[in-house]
Amino acid sequence: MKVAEAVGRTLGELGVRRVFGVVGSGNFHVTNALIDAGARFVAARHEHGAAVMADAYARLTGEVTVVSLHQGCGLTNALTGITEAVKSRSPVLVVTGDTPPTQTTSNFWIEQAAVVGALGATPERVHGARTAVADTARAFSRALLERRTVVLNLPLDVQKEEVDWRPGAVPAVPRRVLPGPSPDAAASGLPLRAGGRETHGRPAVAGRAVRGHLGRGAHRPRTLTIALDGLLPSRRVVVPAGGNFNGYPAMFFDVPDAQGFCLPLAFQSIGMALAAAIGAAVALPDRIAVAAIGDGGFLMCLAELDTAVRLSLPWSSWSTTTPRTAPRSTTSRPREPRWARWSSPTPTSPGSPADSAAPG
Ligand SMILES: Cc1ncc(C[n+]2csc(CCOP(=O)(O)OP(=O)(O)O)c2C)c(N)n1
Ligand SMILES: [Mg+2]
Repeated sequence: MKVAEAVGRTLGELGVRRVFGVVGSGNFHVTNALIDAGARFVAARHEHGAAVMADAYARLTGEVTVVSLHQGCGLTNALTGITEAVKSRSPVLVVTGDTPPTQTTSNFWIEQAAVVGALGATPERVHGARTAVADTARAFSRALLERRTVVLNLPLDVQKEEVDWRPGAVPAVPRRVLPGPSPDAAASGLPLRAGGRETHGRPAVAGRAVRGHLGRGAHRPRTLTIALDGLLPSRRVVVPAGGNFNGYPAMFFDVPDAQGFCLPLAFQSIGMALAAAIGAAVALPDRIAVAAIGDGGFLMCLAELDTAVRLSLPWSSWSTTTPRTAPRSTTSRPREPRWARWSSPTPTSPGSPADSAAPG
């Protein structure tokens, strides 16, 4: 078989269960091989979203989670999400096509190892047919055992080489590292409060219900957050976005356990929470994922709204609008955000997110 297929098969053999990505010619064959090997693929709308989804999924499961990217522009689109994963020490394995150094006139050419190395990611490479399995296993092991975000470059010319692949040639897999608080932290930490109603992963309320419940004060972030806390199912994973409002979900949403809070803010980028909530919902399908996002961050990652709807995930999002159209003057008094929208798409049965059947 071709090296591209052998890499996908090897990752499947090593235990990769989830792949997030956007498929193009440079990562098509490796992605299909991963799917054939039993991994489930989530087609994101933008590579940034794919990387952020994989990061959240990796944090909540402890599994090495693959992001599959086209070479050059596919990779650069994902850099902010990759940097977030790097800074969070998430075991994310980015598998990407790579333009060979003999083709520097290609539109897709960039020096990928240098780019991702500058972010703190660990560049790895499949060097040739002879070393393809070992190179892939090394990249996987480093992501898992060193808890690093690794970028495995697959040069296009190497992908086409022939290799005699057998499952038995894949080295033994180390045990996966499960996330969770250290025993010390668990012994000394504050108890986590569990509130709200159990409704088995479905969004419990709609906009009118929230407003009716609240009456006066419904536009106040604190009041609304506290009310939502009581209305949403307690089996939840809360994902606050970056932005000035983000203390409210952190302060006023209870979470049932350590897996109930996913904070994609190591890089302090806005525009992460929607995709992170999708990754969280895929990782923990028995919970509702609650994305708390400002209007700016929400619009920045809006494309992934389609992914959430397409996957029929149990999720909810709530968003603030800041009543200004121009940058705020440093001398003027900040105005309080107004709550503009509470939305939840039609819920479907939790526990079986329907993935896209094939990479697009
Ligand atoms: C990618 C990125 N661009 C710009 C910023 C700087 N920044 C911090 S908060 C913010 C506004 C966020 O607006 P919104 O999501 O509506 O939240 P709000 O601050 O209004 O609560 C910006 C642009 C950032 N953190 N990340
Ligand atoms: Mg805002």
